Amino acid sequence: MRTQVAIIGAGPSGLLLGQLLTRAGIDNIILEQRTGDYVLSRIRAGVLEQGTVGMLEEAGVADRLHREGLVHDGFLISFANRSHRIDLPGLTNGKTVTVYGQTEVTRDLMDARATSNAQTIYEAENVEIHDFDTTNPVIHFTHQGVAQTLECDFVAGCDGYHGPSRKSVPVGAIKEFERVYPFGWLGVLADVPPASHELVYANHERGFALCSMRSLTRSRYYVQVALDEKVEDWSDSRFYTELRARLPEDIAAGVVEGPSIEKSIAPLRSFVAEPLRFGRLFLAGDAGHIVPPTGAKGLNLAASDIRYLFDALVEYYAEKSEAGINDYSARALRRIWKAERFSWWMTKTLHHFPADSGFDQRIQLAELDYLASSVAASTAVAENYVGLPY
Ligand code: RFL
Ligand code: PHB
Repeated sequence: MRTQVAIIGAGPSGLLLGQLLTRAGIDNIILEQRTGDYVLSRIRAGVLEQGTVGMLEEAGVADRLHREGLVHDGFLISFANRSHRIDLPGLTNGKTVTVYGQTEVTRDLMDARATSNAQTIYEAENVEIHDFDTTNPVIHFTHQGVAQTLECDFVAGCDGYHGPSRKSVPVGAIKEFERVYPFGWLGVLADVPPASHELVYANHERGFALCSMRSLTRSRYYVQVALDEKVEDWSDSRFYTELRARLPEDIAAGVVEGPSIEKSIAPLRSFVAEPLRFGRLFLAGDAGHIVPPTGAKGLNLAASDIRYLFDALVEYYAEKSEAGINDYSARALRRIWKAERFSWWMTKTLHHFPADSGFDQRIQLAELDYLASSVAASTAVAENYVGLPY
């Protein structure tokens, strides 16, 4: 088999790159280790920046997003039993975010790929990437028990944090930066109307809580939990009781209980690999960096990586210029580090850190009190939340 761009991973970054390349007439094949249904069963992100929406439009997959997505022009930060609203358009010259689940983005991209001739090989096992330091990279994998070889011009490593792309790079050629947080998020998805029509990020002495949604009839809630907590120990009723305890009274009163249709615990981590390009292998999305979900940046960063990578590949094929390719890593990392900073700041400002002293806790409250009283501080939050320019 041969293709121009081999894409490892059919998550949002791999599918978005594939769709843009196909529309630009650049041949690509996606190798995904799971089934399509498994990929769709992962409940993850919910908030899209305007730039991400723009890319989905460019990829021709935004019709349902515009019909069903919810445009949000603000969110609440609550602390000390009060709430501060961040007015997104008012503070950012009219920008907003769109609430539309990652599952739906993935489904739209998969449907579009199915109607094009582009090939996706699901359940590709033992993917190994070789010779990416030459102009003819080769990928070995097994499909339905048969060993296969895929030759290509470029490899896009869109295979998430645990995928083989980053691990193919010699240890000395890559530098990794990491922060692991001493807690995780217990998330519940339920078919009940959201407690508030806007997202609520709550700082509370019992720990952080987030009220989010997927639609006007489906809520997504999270509470901060210790890393040794087990999902089995959290009945729905225990979850809702804990959620309400961490919210201001007026918002807690709006929480409607209903059976969870998904419940899971995700650890929080910050991670960046440098660089993101090794010869003809590129890392994009979670393969190259992870943010804690507090800033709603993971999926959006995956989209901005794809913006830079797609432009670089088009430039290569259209003009035989390697300028974009050579610049990919540095360009992407500049935006990534700013999103890392914002996600780290939101995490440290809103969570309860078990090792914090009384002094640290008072500083956290002072930071939130300042945010609530300062247009400049609120503007900085709004500007980052809607997404920094590409
Ligand atoms: P993905 O989605 O992990 O997809 C990678 C794909 O690669 C496949 N793969 C392999 N394929 C072939 N061979 C192998 N050996 C392979 N190993 C792995 C995997 O099966 C998978 O299909 O990475 P991608 O595409 O870079 O997308 C990144 C996003 O999924 C992620 O950043 C976001 O979900 C993060 N995130 C959020 N981001 C936002 O922008 N806004 C949010 O509101 C938001 N909320 C969240 C989140 C992530 C969360 N969790 C669970 C980590 C909330 C949560 C709780
Ligand atoms: C979500 O809806 O899953 C969500 C929303 C905002 C975040 C993180 C997750 O910051």
